[in-house]
Amino acid sequence: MTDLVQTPGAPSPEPYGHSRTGLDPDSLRRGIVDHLRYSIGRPAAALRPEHYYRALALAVRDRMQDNRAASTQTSLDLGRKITCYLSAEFLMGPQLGANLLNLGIEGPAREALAELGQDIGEVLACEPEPGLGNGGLGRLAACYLDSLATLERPAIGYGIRYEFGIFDQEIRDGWQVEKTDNWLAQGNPWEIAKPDVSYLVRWGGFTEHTADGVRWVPGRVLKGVAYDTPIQGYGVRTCNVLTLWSARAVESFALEAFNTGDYYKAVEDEVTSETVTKILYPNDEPDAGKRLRLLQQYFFVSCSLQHVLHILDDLEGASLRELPERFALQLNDTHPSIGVAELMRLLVDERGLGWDEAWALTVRTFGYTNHTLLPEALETWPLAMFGESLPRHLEIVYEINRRFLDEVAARFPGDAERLRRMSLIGEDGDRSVRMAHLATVGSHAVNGVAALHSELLRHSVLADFAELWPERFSNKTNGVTPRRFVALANPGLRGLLDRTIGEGWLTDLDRLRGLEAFADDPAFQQEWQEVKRANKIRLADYVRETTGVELEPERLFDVQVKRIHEYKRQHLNVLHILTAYHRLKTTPGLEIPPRAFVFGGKAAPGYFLAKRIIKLITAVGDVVNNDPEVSPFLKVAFVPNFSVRNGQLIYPAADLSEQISTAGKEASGTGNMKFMINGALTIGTLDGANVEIREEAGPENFFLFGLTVPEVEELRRTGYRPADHVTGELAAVLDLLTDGTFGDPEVFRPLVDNLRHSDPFLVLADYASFVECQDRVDAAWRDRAGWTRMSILNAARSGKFSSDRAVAEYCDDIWNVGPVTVAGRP
Ligand code: 26W
Repeated sequence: MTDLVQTPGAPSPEPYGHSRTGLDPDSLRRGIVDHLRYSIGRPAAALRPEHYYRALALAVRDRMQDNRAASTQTSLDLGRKITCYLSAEFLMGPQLGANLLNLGIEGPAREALAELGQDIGEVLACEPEPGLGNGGLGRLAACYLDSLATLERPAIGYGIRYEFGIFDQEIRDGWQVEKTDNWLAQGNPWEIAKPDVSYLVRWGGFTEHTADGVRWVPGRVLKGVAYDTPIQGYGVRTCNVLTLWSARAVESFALEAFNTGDYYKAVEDEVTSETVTKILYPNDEPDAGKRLRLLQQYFFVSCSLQHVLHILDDLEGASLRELPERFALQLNDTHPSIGVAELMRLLVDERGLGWDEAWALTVRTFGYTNHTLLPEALETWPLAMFGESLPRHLEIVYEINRRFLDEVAARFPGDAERLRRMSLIGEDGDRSVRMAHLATVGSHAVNGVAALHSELLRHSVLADFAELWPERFSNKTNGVTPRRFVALANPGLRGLLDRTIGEGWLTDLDRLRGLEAFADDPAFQQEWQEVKRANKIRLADYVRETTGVELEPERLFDVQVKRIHEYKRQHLNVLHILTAYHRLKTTPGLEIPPRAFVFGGKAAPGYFLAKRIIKLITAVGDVVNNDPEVSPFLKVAFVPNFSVRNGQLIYPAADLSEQISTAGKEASGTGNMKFMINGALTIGTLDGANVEIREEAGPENFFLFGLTVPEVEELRRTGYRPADHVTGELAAVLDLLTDGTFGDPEVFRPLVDNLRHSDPFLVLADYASFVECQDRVDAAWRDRAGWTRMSILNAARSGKFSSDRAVAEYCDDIWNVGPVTVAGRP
């Protein structure tokens, strides 16, 4: 907690009225004017909305910093345990709106800006979105930070301050084009640079084993500098922190090289060092396995662990041996799992603890969350690269493995096969370090992110470990923050809820159950439909602006937004659209309920088929949208650059949420939850959290289709021949993709061949069930009162999917962290 020390004698800011801390419109206005003058420094005549944005952001940060100082002081005084969430990704989204909401000053800010002649909507739109994540995993981390603060749990988010976040996506001639995300171009008013909070990080080199221990002689040394962003809770004083590390050279300029005229050498170290935190790896599942990625992971983890031990050192009367009582360290997937070996190095090599004691502290301190079962996403590092990069850590991994396999051998004598399966070192193919095994062996708690996923984890990827340590395994079904994804994204619904069931739902989402009583109330149904319609019109305006496609709000808005991936089966969604197209083209006078198919999502730049799927969607859209016979019934739009910001426009506008992954592939999903809370009905498979969404909503309020996990396993076991399914409508539809109807047949041949010959995600096997289910959707849509009833019941029964519920479970079952109320005004 870099900002622990209170400046002695500093005048305590009076609660109201002060331009730094006042929450009333007048104080805020004066705070903005002060920052325009003293922080932005532009003549009044030259001020533009983005300058008011930065001034307001700085004024809001002042208020949060005030809470931050009180929060750190309180949890220190009380010596309370701190949760540290280690994640390579934090997809925070735009901060201003969320911070105004959580501080309860949306009204005062609107008024203050109005007095300065500014429109808050215009000012909010000036904020660049910090895209420091790929998708689900990164956004979950952000939701959890919001819930930790709102639940008054002291917490630190630790991550990487990427100079360039996830690429901006442009659609050119129907193809994805990646643009650099220079989010820091105008600076970032939410972060506070902490040059005095910096740590050295070693890399490469070799180890020397001497009488008094091991010496790691690094090949190079980097410096990590902290940048702190305050994380304000909703309706509380608690303000936690997100500490993102940025890489620097130890010596930022080599003067002697410069003096000898070697200018490049003079800056070489700085340039190469900075590259470590230059850019986010845009892969969302397939593991790139690049050395720079390993360095990124080790860099932020080493800085974070050194920082944690530093805080522990500063804690009055606290000893190193209290680490597990003072800190809970959560590994957000395997990306930070090198932390297990790094903590051992710090405790044994630097702090002189014995191995056993150090190991016991390590296991009791770490928890590990797995977010995917996809084999290609489970990180393994080639032994050679790992050893060259982290020679001391490889020795530590070997020692952890030796002791671990001894334990396994003792428990399962003579079971060499089990030892081979469980080893931290993979021997199949070229030898590698299995990071999921290191994370599991080094943690006292391992969890999946939805009931089905946690079950599959116990019976597949980590089955041997679950058999050895059943007590370590639990499920923590994901959740999303209702502050951003309801109150901020859907003000219409927020107002209706406040009027109907009172305000408490925003911090107690189970209160939505109060809506059940209104599910059949015509007046309430009317209001419900008006809120949805207004959100559809708002989205339609955005779609028109960004794609030129006109979406009439009467249409059924059928939405699929998420990263593009074969297992998420956006191409199955397209096969349904093509089926409707084919029926309309071959059945004169056929009428179907008009639909608007809205897609959005980025494809990893190197993911060939995913990029073809985007082209497929845009190509089908071009034909369907411009065909007078079809467009009255079918419209297709691909919203470019899907992000947290435009997600907030999309989730409230959906009637139907597409959650159609192959059963057993989507660990949880979180978009599915955001749609449900905003009254969309789900069409989906029994996969990830869809299972629990259907349980909560009731099977009658969920459009279910497709093979279940056991059926998928059975089909794989008995041998799946996709071609068997290419009959009737499906055959006709697949031909449409290669007969030129949607442009150059060669463009989609790889996709069609993939489906006809291998179809690894059983698209063809689930086609008929999906189309049949979509026909049921059409039928249900015709009964608007029935549909609205189901929509209200889905929202009413979505309380479980609040990130407050999920985080409270982590706090009780894994982190053992209680609330700390920070005194003073909320
Ligand atoms: C090494 C490359 C890489 C990068 C990111 C591998 C794996 C990932 C993440 C684990 C992918 C991810 O975001 N997984 C998603 O996590 C969400 C939050 O738990 C789940 O809801 C999604 O189902 C899961 O796909």
